[in-house]
Amino acid sequence: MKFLDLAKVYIRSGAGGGGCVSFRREKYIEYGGPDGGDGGGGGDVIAEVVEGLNTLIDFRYQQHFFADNGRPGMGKQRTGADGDDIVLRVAVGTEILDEDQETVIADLTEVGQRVVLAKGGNGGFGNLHFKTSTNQAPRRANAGQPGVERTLWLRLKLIADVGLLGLPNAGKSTFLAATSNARPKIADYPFTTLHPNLGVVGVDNAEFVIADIPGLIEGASEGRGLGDLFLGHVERCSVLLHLVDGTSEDVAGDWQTIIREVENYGDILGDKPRVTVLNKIDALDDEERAEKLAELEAVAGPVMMMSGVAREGTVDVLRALRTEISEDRIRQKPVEEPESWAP
Ligand SMILES: Nc1nc2c(ncn2[C@@H]2O[C@H](COP(=O)(O)OP(=O)(O)OP(=O)(O)O)[C@@H](O)[C@H]2O)c(=O)[nH]1
Ligand SMILES: [Mg+2]
Repeated sequence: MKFLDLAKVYIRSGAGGGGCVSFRREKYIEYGGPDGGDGGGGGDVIAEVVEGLNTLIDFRYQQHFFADNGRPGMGKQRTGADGDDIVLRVAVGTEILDEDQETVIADLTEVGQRVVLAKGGNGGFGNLHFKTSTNQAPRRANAGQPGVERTLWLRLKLIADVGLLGLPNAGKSTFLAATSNARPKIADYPFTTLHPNLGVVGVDNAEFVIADIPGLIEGASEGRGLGDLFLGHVERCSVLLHLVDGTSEDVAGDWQTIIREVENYGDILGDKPRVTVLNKIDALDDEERAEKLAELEAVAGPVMMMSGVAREGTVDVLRALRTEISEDRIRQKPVEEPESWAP
């Protein structure tokens, strides 16, 4: 399985420039003395969070990031120029991991955040620097420090406001397609969705992001089905939307299966607010609806009802989700000014 949200990069900071050994030599000036300048510093390798990215796809095309070396110092007390830094532009939510893919070096969560991944080497001192009262003509200069070479991993956890949960075939992708701009694959077999999909949904002028992830099954936390690796994608969501297939024989059991897996994953998901929905009600008559609702509410507490296919009740579900998302994560759609009209 291929993850577009994991990328390996090779970085190297610039080496410092060497210091210079030089003496002032001019006509009529005796004992000119040392005048070798210091080397310039090497460039740093920096990661910076920029707006408008939501994948690491750029790192498929460029994996090597080398900063410039510092220039050497020169005679006449001239210091070498510093090497230019190089900046990796990453999306909000990118984690930077060490080569072992485990140690987190930085967790970048805000636009504008910058971290130095490899510091450039210092420039060496020129011989001017070593002048003392007892040694007025030093022939000594330092070499610049070498740059730092590292292999790092970038990992992007998609930041969605809402994470979809449910057994395979619960109708998660259908709901995402019905409410958002996303066009995920939908089919009547389990594990149609193999990769997380993101969609932007709009309700009452507010916009937020929903993540559709592969279905969970019993034992997912032990690796059954597609495992629970994908739950990492919804770790940062504000709220979970749990869909239960209303056409199932055992809605309460289905609900419990998912809740068990979520709890096995850990508190980070177990403690999140949840909206529970009985889905596919277009396929149920009034009596069945009441029956399934009662069965589910007996274990899950308050439950909403909807049909992703018939788009029945979906707006109410979006509104319920919205109330669980903090205002600063909600994007307000700009209100369109009606064009002024003149005869
Ligand atoms: N009657 C009815 N069928 C639905 C509804 N929503 C989804 N389905 C059907 O249920 C099947 C599975 O839908 P998906 O949206 O692919 O389900 P999923 O939860 O994304 O499934 P996985 O990706 O496999 O985990 C498809 O055949 C859909 O047409 C609904 O509201 N009503
Ligand atoms: Mg799906």
